[in-house]
Amino acid sequence: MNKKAIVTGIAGQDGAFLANLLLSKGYEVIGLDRRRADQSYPHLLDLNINDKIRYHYFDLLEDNNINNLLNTEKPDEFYNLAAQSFVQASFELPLLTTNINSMGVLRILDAIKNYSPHTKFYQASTSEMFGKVQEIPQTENTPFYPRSPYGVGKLFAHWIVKNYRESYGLFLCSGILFNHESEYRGKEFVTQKIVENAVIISEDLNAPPLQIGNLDACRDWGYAKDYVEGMWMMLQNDAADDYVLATGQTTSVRDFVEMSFYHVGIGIRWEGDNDNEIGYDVKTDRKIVVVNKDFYRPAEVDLLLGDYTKAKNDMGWEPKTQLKELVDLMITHAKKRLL
Ligand code: F7E
Repeated sequence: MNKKAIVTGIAGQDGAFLANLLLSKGYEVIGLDRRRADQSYPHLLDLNINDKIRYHYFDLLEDNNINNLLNTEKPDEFYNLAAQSFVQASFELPLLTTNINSMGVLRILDAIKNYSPHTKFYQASTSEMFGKVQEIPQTENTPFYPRSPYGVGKLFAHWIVKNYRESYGLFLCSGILFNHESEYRGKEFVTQKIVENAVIISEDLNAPPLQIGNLDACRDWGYAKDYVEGMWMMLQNDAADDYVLATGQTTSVRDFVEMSFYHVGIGIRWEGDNDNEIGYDVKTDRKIVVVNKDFYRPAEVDLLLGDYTKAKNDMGWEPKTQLKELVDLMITHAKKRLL
């Protein structure tokens, strides 16, 4: 019989790539999504899998809904990818973020414990838990120091997963995933924002400059499609455990800006400091990047760099896509979408 998997956050980039992977392996996929005015799935349509998924309304705030779902479906695997995932918004919506990202996970764990204890569970933990990093690079053993309500909430979820695993013998894993991007990344996140602006600015002489926040933050950026394979691998292991998935390379926002503009044929000359920094097109002197303090965070995560040795040794997982290739595919897709 085919395995049955539940995927929360089915409308997002990870949900789309994971659903595609699971379907290719013969799984029955149940996609969970909260009630939205526009219940459409552009990424799933783009991947041509929209009609292969069974959809259910789901909300991490709604206990009965989660209990009923686990009680009736009793899936083999449950991937929790749903979250309030925008770090910046978590400073303005700390209670909502915590209710979704922390208590929501506890609701699922209780439902698994009570109604479907054989279900293997994957939790989307995050490198944001390392925050003000205590060592470089970060491993599964690096002490945590989150710097946002998002990071703090995800840390609760991380620990409650560990606690339920140890207390009740359930098969529960957390993937500590470093930033992972793709052609389906939401445009509020910095990579997609930069890519879309670079594409538009290169085509339209009257387009306004890219407004950006902290240019010096460094992130370990990988390709989401590589990372969903790691999620699946974790649930195929003999024992449940936690794993870092990362590329082992870190790059500044500034370098990502330069790479993206270079890709569309524009070199950048920087002038000014901090909030007054401006990027000009080297050939035409056009203003193409402007630093805007509105995009600064009350507390920043300066540098993330992951060490994925444990995932490589235990599961044979490795990232396949270099950052240059990632920029290339994001730009190519953005051109198709926007031009
Ligand atoms: O910011 C800086 C910003 O919003 C990256 C989520 O998937 O990955 C993501 O969290 C960096 C930060 O992602 C802008 O200050 C500068 O240092 O793309 P981001 P994130 O906050 O790292 C982790 C692993 C998750 O778990 C999260 O769910 O870029 N930055 N200027 C900017 N960021 C944004 N969004 N917009 C700017 O204009």
